[in-house]
Amino acid sequence: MKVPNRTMHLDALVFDAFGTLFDVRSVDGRCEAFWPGKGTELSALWRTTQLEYSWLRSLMQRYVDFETVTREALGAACAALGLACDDARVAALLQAYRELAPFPEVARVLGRLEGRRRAILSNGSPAMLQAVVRHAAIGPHIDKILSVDSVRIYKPDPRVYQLAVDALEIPRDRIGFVSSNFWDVSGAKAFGFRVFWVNRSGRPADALGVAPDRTLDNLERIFEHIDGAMPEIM
Ligand code: LAC
Repeated sequence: MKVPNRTMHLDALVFDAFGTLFDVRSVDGRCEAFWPGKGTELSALWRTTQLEYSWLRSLMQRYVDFETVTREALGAACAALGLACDDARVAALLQAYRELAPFPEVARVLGRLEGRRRAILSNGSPAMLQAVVRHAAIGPHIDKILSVDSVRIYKPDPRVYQLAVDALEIPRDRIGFVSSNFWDVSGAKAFGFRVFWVNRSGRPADALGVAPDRTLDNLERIFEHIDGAMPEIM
């Protein structure tokens, strides 16, 4: 027998940015144009290196902002693959990162969440986040853009998740946190948010001792799990 899902009462939805609202793999084409046959591999390694560097710098207590981490990770990923990378390519790819494509349903879902507080909580630097939100034209649907830059440590440090509680003045168990990154899901759940894991590609969960409240195959599915969802506007 199928047990009906209880919906959750949430006063705010807080979204991770890179990989959740914005498709980090939308730079693959630019990478492929620069390094034919190697672009996709480079793009994947760039992203994993970027995340590793954010965690390592947090552990080392050597914060630099995410734009710097992203640039340094690009250099390291090119070096690991033996690809030559000059300043012009680095600049072009960092600009492409500020123009990442949003996933197709993002604007529609954020629009339908009107009436609740909607925020972004991201590793991204304030300038990167402002740029990518502006480029995707979703600014009108976002009430607050929160960057780790104000606490100078990266996710999944609990001080980052606390930023959302403080900025929104909403208790953690009334905040729904939405991320595609399982390590971020784990950090948010350990902190005490209600957590939605957007698992677009059917990946297995990591074994980090916490589980999301709900798993969605795209952002649109969130309306099946929250109280008082606005009707879909066609
Ligand atoms: C972020 C990255 C980590 O937006 O996805 O926080």
